[in-house]
Amino acid sequence: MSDASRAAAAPDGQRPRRPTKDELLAAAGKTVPDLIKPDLTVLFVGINPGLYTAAIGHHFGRPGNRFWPALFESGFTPRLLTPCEEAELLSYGLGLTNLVARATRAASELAADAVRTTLEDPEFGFTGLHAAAAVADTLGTGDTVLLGASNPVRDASWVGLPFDGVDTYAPRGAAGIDGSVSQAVGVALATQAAHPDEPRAPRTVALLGDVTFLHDVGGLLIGPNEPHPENLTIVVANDDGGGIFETLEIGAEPLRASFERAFGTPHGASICELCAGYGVAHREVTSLRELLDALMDTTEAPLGLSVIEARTTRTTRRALHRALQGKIAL
Ligand SMILES: Cc1ncc(C[n+]2csc(CCOP(=O)(O)OP(=O)(O)O)c2C)c(N)n1
Ligand SMILES: [Mg+2]
Repeated sequence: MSDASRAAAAPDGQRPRRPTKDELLAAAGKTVPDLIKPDLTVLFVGINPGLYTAAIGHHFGRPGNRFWPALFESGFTPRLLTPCEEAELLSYGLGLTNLVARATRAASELAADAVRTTLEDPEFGFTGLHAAAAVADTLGTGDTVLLGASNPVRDASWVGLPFDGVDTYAPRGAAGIDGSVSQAVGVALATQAAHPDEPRAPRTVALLGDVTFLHDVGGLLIGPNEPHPENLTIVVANDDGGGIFETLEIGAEPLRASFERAFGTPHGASICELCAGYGVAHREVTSLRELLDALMDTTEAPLGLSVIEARTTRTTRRALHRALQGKIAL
């Protein structure tokens, strides 16, 4: 569509006023009325209003939102409507609502809030999701994070990652668990090489499952004449096996008899001794509090390459996911 037709489609006076920063912040929790009537042809359902939308009180209000151009260019509306003209949709048999009515900064924050509340329930023990929350909560602007395949990358998105100011890497292309220790080392080396003038190397944190870590534990071996990561913390969420499979069909009660051997694959490996063998610092933690403390320590004094082994449980994973799904319809 040409600029001219865009301009014509949005007559002066029908553009929403740009809210101030204070108005944006005050919009959290506000709602935008549904645009709905009986016998609509199509009801469009958003996830939840963003702050800009809630501040101006019109659906899909942020400038640059693709909703209104998409409606026009796909023929739903005869011209490009501005958010202020949303009421006109009803005359075309179109309506608007949201899955969740209240506004938040990003859709992911809804999940992140619900997850934090659920994690406070002691019934679930200390899980990989707790570990992801601790990692997310101790990342600072300028840090880099690498998320292993399997639960870590999924857990990270439950707790609100990625977010601005933190470069986030995830080997999701092939969804493989292989090579992740080496990738973490590579990312940390590249990150420190990109900031040679900083008084200390930028912090990189990797969150990996235990099977993922063990699959590439040889990546800890770095020759004495090779560059070493100056500030890399690898958090291993050790639930002694493939926790992700607990949440799939195969983890259901009727199939438990063969589950552990075929899918759980517990190994009982000593990550502590493996680290010692490679000369890598290792610290074990058994609770969220301890993990937070250990992570905070790494923000104060980098230990080169170090491993924090979080002794997590996967036995509550299924129940945990059920509890979360009950709260988050995303
Ligand atoms: C190279 C490779 N081999 C096997 C798999 C299949 N696989 C997917 S997740 C997973 C288990 C991962 O376990 P862990 O790293 O402990 O993470 P958790 O599921 O416990 O969070 C396996 C074996 C894979 N994705 N890539
Ligand atoms: Mg595991």
